[in-house]
Amino acid sequence: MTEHLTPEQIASFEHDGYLIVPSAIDRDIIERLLEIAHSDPELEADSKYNQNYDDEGIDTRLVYRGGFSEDAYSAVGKSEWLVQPAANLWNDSVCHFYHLNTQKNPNTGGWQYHQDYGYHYREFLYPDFLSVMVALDPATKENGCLKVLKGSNHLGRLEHRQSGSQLIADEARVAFAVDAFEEVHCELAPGDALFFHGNILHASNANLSDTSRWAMIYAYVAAGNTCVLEEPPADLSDPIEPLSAGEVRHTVEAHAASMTAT
Ligand SMILES: O=C(O)CCC(=O)C(=O)O
Repeated sequence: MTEHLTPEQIASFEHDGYLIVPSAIDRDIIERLLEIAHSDPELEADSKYNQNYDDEGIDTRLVYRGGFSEDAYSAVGKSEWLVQPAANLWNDSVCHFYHLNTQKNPNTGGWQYHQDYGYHYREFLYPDFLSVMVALDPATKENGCLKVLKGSNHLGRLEHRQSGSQLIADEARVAFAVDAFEEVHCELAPGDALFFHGNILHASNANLSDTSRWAMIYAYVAAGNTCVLEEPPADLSDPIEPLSAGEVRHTVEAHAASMTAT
């Protein structure tokens, strides 16, 4: 298991704007998390469909959660498996902002090209912001894995505009970027983690296959980043004290037990 990144991995993230860490999370935890997610009534109640397009396009299904709680999803987000590498990448401790459970079932939609700092420019001065996708199901080109424009993190933040329920990067610039940078489909096995920079252009196609592609996405901000709002966002955590594998396992099992008890 990788808890700390090598200098080569850090250099690769800085160069390409993303890094895949294979088997970042123990397999038994991933299996349990998916099992919990599939039968969790609170998750089901919080899940919504987003129309990420101006007009045509299939809706995208997801759950958004600001801040951590005491549940299994948060435990993985606080784990040393994710927090240590994120801290290595910024050479700083990291704060959690929000996480998503993306429920990309067959015939659900994708995302248009955007930068996550395209959104979070409104809160933070620096693009020292990263997201980590943790695959719960296999993510393949066929079921709409995340795709990135490798190296586009060096463009800086582009203008964004609203398109349906998402913010999309300036389409004319994206057209240049698609020509200039290699488009990489980030295929992942369950438990792999994809770390991606706040300024990398990324998107995903609709899932037109017959397999589901569920994932968690955790958003972290470098602790030294400056908030440009009068008050820091309520959901922004203090620098995270990472949980050990044993602590994560304990919380995941407690979550599973609380669901069977009800
Ligand atoms: O899950 C996906 O396909 C894309 C998610 C995404 O682009 C995001 O959370 O910024």
